[in-house]
Amino acid sequence: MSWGIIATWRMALEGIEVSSEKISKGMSAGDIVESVVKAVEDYPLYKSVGYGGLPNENCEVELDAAFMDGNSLSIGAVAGIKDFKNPVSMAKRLSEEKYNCFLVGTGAEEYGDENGFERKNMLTERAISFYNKRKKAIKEKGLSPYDGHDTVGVVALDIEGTMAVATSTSGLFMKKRGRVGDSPISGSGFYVDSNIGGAAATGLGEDLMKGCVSYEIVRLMGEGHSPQDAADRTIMKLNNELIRRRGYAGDLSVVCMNNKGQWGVATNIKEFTFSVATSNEKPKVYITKNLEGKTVYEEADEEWLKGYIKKINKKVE
Ligand code: SD4
Repeated sequence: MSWGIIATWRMALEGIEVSSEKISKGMSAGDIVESVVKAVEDYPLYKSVGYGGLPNENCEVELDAAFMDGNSLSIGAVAGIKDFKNPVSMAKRLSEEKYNCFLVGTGAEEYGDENGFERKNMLTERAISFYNKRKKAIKEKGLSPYDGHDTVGVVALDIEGTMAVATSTSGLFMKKRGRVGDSPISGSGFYVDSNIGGAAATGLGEDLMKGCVSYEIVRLMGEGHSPQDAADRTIMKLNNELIRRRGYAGDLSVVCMNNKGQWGVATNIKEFTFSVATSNEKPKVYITKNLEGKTVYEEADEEWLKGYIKKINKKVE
């Protein structure tokens, strides 16, 4: 039976490498998406997810995460939570609840405590250095506090034909306290239906939510569009509408996969990366380019991969 895992950004690669072996031996899509996301949440050098995630304007790390099961359509999500090690695991557990499956702030934290989820101070020294540096730059040069985005979103198809999706993010750097983006919002940051396929998004939540992009991609795949075509159509349409109506479109990037393990990606930014593995292809990182409404991509070469490791390890000056 075929299987597949696709995730936003290079940062999911290690998780996908470990999980490919497990999914090929029968691990469920739900457990796979959780474990890929956890690997990113636990890694201190990824600046926009979990431990080491960049803080809000009050220098607090507030995290959003979600999980969806493509068989039952069950959804679980948390938003604006502080000091929990793996928000994605809380989201997955919440998806088993009939009511109260999306919790925010103190309510989500109480649920975490009551259900034995591990607490952890998620603000690292490195994240504080980025915060201080950005604060200074904003004061001196009036920069936008919000540029840069790197939410992890993972879609998986297991050998039983079940699909699942999960997301996790610290949201926008320097966001307002209490701000929630697309990542924990069903249909925007994620959506999956095992009868069709799944999608996950990264970028400017405020704009991704205007197009309910993940649901729209799954809907188009359900109408017979290939994953690549569904992704391109959704992103280009939203990008063009936002520019026409508002004069500007924020960053919009998506990954998707159908229930045959075929995948697609789309972006309106210069360079979006994603990680993928299927029963036919080893874990790989690709780099996209958007060429006049069509997303094209190529495999990241050794030089790019080495440069990436250097970049994430760079000292914050
Ligand atoms: C959000 N989509 O909260 C997320 C941002 C993102 O790294 O991709 N962040 O709007």
